[in-house]
Parts: sequence; structure tokens; C-alpha cells
Amino acid sequence: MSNPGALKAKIAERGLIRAIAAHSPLSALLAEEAGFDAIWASGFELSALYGLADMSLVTMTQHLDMLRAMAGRVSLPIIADIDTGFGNAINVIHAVREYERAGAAAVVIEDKTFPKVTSLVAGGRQDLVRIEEFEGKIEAAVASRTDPGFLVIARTEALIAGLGEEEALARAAAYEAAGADMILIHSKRQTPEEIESFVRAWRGNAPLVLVPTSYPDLDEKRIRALGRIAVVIYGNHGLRAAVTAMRDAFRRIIADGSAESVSKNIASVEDIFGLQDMDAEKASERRFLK
Ligand code: SPV
Ligand code: MG
Repeated sequence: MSNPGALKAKIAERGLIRAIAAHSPLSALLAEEAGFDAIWASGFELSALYGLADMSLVTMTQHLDMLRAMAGRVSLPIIADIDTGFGNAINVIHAVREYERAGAAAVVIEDKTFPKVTSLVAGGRQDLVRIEEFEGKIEAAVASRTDPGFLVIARTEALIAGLGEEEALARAAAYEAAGADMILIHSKRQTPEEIESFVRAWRGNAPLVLVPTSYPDLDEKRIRALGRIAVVIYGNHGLRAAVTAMRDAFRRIIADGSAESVSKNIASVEDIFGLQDMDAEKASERRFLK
């Protein structure tokens, strides 16, 4: 789907929207089936899909190809996690043009240095670029989009880097002034107090985006009660669920020396045919194969 305004429209209609990470068209289809409002084209999930750390190792082309494949199979708006923008403001210009063309509805750009280190890892190197440098990247993103409905979301990693709320608020305000449509504020605390405090202290107009992975007890009821939050991103749950399910099935087949017991507990082949749109393909065969 290429409808950049779709995300903005959903937020206007629903107040708070739910996005879930996907790393493939198949996971995006399952997200759509479950009733999510948007897809988070997660760098962490795609890196893990390649068996790689989320440290700017997966290239823009790899991420873009996957996003394009997802956009071809689901009608949900896709929020592209473009990490640091793959370099400086010039790289951001190129990335925004490419992601808009590929069918993304929004990009999230984070204020870490390139190459980045994933946010939630203990003891990770979390260096941020200067505020002015990141303002330039946001300005470049805003100037490069062709549709104003394509959202530019600035992500500050100030709390992740341990720089405190004051620095996080100052960066968020600077990024909003540079043109960001929304601010993603990330935290790796195990409890929501750090994020709740930021949200209460936020005086800007830009709505906020949260990723409650390390503090999952901040549920949607509490998020709504906090106000100011437009998007909640469930960051990596599909990938983790898949790992648990695959690991269990694979081990059971080895242990049993057979797939008999596993077969009863996993999706049927017919289920997969449904996700592959086999009926439509069969209908096309009947119509066109002469
Ligand atoms: C991702 O899913 O790639 C994210 C969220 O950026 S996190 O991994 O929590 O940083
Ligand atoms: Mg990421």
C-alpha cells in the first residue's frame, strides 16, 4: 500500500493506535489478521531474522526490500525503523525518498551515532549525536518527503544513554522545532516510572510514541490515561513468539524422532495455504491457463 496519510488518519480517528513489529510479509499478515492498526518495520527483528545483532549490520537495501515486500501484502500503514538514517543528513535525504517510494507511511530516525548499538542490550555503547546535527537530519527528512502525510518521527535515546529527563526533554523539544511530527521516547527501565515522568513533563505539541518492551506493565489503559501518546509499538513480540514456537517444535521432532506429535500443535498446511492466497491463485489458473 502506498498511502502515506493513512497513519495520520488512523491516529486522528482512534487517538491511540497499536503497531506491532514485523520482519516479513508473513508476520505482517498475521499482525493484520490479529487487528493491529499499523506495522513497525523493526530493525531489531530484521537483524535477528538474519541472525545478526541490531548494530547497523543489515543494510538499507535489505530493510527496504523487506518493507516493500510487506507493503505489497498488507494494507496496514508501515512505520519504518530507519535507525540513524544510515549516516548523516545526506543519507537521510536518500532514505526518506526511498522509503516513501517503497510504501512506508512514516519513518522513525534515532539520535544515536552511526553505526548504532541496539537500545535494550545491557552495557551497550549508546552515543548520541549533537542536538544540532540531529536537527539537521530531521530538517532533511521533512524537506525530502513529497507527501506531508508521510510522518517524520524523531526518536531520542537520551534516556537509553542515561542522560536523564532534562536532556531528553530538551532534545525532544529541539526535534519538534526542527519539524518532527512526533517524538518517540524510549526507555530500558524495567518499570514505567521513567517514561511516565517524561510524558507528564512533556510540554511540546508533538504527540509521543512509546515502545513498552522492558516495562510491559504499562498497558494501553494506563497509556490512554497518561494522554499525549499517539502510537504504542509492540517492539519484538512476534519474533520472540516465533523463536519459542520453532525452538519447541524443532526440539520435539528431534526428541520424538517423528513429527507426529508436533503436527497436532502447529498451524495446518491449509492454514498456510490461506496466508499464501492459494484460492486466488487457483482461480487465476482456472481463468488464465489455457
Ligand atoms: C526495533 O524494534 O528495532 C526498535 C525497538 O528499534 S528496540 O529494539 O527496543 O530498540
Ligand atoms: Mg530499531
